[in-house]
Amino acid sequence: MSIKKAPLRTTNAKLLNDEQRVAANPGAADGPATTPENPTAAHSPISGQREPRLGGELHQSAGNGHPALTTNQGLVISDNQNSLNAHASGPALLEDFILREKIFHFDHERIPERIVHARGSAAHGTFELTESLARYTSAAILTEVGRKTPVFARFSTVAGGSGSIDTPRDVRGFAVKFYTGQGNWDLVGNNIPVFFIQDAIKFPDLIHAVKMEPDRGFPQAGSAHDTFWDYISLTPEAMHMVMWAMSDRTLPRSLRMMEGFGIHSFRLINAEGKSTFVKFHWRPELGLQSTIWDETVKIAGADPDFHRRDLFESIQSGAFPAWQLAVQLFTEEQADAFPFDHLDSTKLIPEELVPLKFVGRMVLDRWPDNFFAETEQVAFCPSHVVPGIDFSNDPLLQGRLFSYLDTQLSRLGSPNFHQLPINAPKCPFANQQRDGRMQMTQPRGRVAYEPSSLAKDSPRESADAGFHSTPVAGSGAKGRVRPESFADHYSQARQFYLSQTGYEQAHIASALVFELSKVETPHVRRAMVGHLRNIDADLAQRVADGLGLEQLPAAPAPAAPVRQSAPSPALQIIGKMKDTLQGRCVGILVADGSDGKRVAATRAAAEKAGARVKIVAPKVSGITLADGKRLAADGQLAGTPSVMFDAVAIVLAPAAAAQLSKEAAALEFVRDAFGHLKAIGIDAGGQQLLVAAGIMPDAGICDVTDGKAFIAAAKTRQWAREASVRTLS
Ligand code: HDE
Repeated sequence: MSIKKAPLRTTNAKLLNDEQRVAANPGAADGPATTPENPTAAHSPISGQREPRLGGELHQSAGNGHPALTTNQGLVISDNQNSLNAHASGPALLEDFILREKIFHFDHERIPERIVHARGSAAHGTFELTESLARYTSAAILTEVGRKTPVFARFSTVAGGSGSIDTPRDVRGFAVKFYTGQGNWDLVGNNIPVFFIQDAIKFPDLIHAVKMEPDRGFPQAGSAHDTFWDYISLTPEAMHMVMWAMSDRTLPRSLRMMEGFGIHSFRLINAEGKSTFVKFHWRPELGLQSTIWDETVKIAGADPDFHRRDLFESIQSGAFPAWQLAVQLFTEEQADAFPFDHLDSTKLIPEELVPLKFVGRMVLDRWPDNFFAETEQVAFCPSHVVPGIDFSNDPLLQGRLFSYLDTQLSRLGSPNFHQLPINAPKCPFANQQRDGRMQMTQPRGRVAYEPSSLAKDSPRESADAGFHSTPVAGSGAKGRVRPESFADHYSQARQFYLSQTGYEQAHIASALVFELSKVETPHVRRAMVGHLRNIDADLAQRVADGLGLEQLPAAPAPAAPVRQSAPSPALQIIGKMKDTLQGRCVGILVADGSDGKRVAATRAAAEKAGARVKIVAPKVSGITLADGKRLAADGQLAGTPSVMFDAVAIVLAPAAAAQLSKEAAALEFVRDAFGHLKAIGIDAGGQQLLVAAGIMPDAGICDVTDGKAFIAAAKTRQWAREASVRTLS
């Protein structure tokens, strides 16, 4: 295509008469005008009242509901397409303050991304308490049953940058800001109930180790590299978390299907000042679900925004994700009897020891209006608590209480970050803090201090209603000392591994083999296998075999004896998965000549079971069904692989099946669905495609005309198939 040089502009367009306007820009005369009969024309992206310009560029004018475009000083702009030049083909002028304001703002549009958890998606919603905890706390949010409190929840990966994929193997952040009537409460947790380290002083090293290596700038968002495993192999306390990180917990199917954990013990303080320890849990109403590794890797290519899009689409369609809030409550005396220290963030409290008490429900029902203003600028701080909630002495939590406030200054650039609408409490707040960058308020009067006697309405302390730190007694010598009770690094790692189903154990072993295979330094690989021997001999052997180690490396001496604990089924994913199509997505592959009734019946059955259904066709314009009717497609086959779906149906006429049997995308569609343990519903044409793909029938391959059987199979993964499709460690 050749680019024509624009004719020289010799006169201001406003001076052109109507005839000249049309001559200068022939398309202008027939653009859709807004009329009472066609009220939306002006809202079309290419319409509006176009004024011609000699360069042929498109201009849209204010009017018909469109306000005037102005500078940040309110000056109405006449031309947003051309900068001010000395003459038509001349240099730009420094005088062009409109250009300079626009580019100046653009140049500074990005703020520093979060050093961790940079990639995230968030939504607004409400929290409703269903059971009062008044016996344990004075916090209104946990005592006023039925009150709906606005919340903003952000989910994130940890290691990658803000533009990285949604689906690396990584821990997920699960942060909730409750805008309570007593101030903001931020519950800043993860989707895994334990953490890698016991003391905040280790956090910068952990993060430097997992982030891209500083000399080469890769890998992005992944832990499968030398520096991460080098650090981990020298950090025995990380072993419990490593088991979780290598499980499918780090491959969530959807942000809507993740559990959330506050991790640390906090304290609830009741009206009498009595303290009870608490751990917070979120449980997804859609059930816990993960993908499997090969599927995750392919999702990353097919849709790098897989989780963000899934959350967006489910909220936009009215299928609002919901979680139950649960607590584990325990006293100091109970804690003293636990065989581990609950102040150590590498430990969890098994549900068999302290059962969950369900107390409330969070529903996310509104996508942010603006990603930057809300999702990017939201500032969570674990130090944001309300009266009735207090901190424990967990050293990791104590470090976090400092870090989050500190980081907001470099990220948001001002101590006034709390004034941003997404961060501001929704209850009244007032104090004598003043000034600072980007001060948005204009406090009145001469009093900017407290105590004062010169102002009648200046804010003062509230001895009773205000926040009180619990008077926790403590004694001992100051020092950089870790408690002896933190020394057991392997017992809960062992309990976690032994609590898993056989399929999950195989996934953990295979994940370790995959990650350590990417480690180039042999002694790091060996050191890790040594640690695994302290967790479970069979696991160590499986990983050693997978890595091709001829000899098992020596196990490091544990700092404390490894305990044998009863398995805890609550630690599984498969055991907690719901057999359901609620919140899931079914894809139906069709082509010209497909049986419309069969497609409609399959769609209806899947939708009745709660699934969203998407039609996949060779071309996005859709297909002509056997009866000659048209069927619209939601996706083109080559761009909509089966990894986008939880189950698939293949409804094809024989001729189309023969043609698709020669298409790599169609063969991969069914091979991947099969390999990822999904149900496949088929008619005769679908069967033809399966044969071409070399797929043998099994319990998850159903005749699509038997809607019930297909829907039942579609509600779960076909775990029994796994041994036939891949060799796991
Ligand atoms: Fe964070 N973490 N973290 N973290 N963290 C941040 O704060 C930090 C830890 C978590 O969606 C930062 O605003 C330290 C545990 C989430 O905006 C920073 C330590 C848990 C988010 C920070 C930890 C978390 C963050 C970076 C060791 C689970 C994202 C940007 C003591 C309970 C929140 C920011 C969002 C973000 C520090 C460990 C969860 C630098 C020092 C344990 C969900 O302040």
